[in-house]
Amino acid sequence: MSSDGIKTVITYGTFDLFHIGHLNLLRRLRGLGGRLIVGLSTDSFNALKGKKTIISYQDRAEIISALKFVDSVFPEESWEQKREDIVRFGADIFAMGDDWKGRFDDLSDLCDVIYLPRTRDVSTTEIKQIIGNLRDDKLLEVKRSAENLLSLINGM
Ligand code: C2G
Repeated sequence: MSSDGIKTVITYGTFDLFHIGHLNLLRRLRGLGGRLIVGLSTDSFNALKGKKTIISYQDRAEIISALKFVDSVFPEESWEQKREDIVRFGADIFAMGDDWKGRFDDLSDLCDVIYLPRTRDVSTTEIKQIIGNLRDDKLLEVKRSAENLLSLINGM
């Protein structure tokens, strides 16, 4: 606990294509303590994770920093930096969504480790799939129109 008696909460994530699930989580995390610090995965770290982000690190950082319940954002560049970050920021609570349940229990010698239920039925992966399907539908539509046009021209 810092000298001002405010509990510091630390979390990590990519937060690509920011959606209500991300918002709900960050708002609830802020409710656990008076200060929320977010480790935001860089684009190169995501490449390491095998993830391709749509929104750049710089823009994602600006979006997350603009949220009234986020106090600061810093780059997450490796899996190993969490222990150092917790000490550096004096974090009292480390928290993630429960898709990470148990994965960071080893940090519990430094601070409380909490997993919160995810928001159901929304994810960046699903949004990417929907956009991909829309694109495929559009391509199909264009292809069909081109074929129709071609058969019209050939029919002349
Ligand atoms: N989340 C949620 N509800 C959803 C989707 C996501 O509560 N419907 C939470 C996740 O559980 C996570 C946070 O939002 O705690 C960010 O999710 P991602 O951007 O997918 O995070 P990820 O890329 O998995 O990065 O070192 C840990 C990694 O940085 C986590």
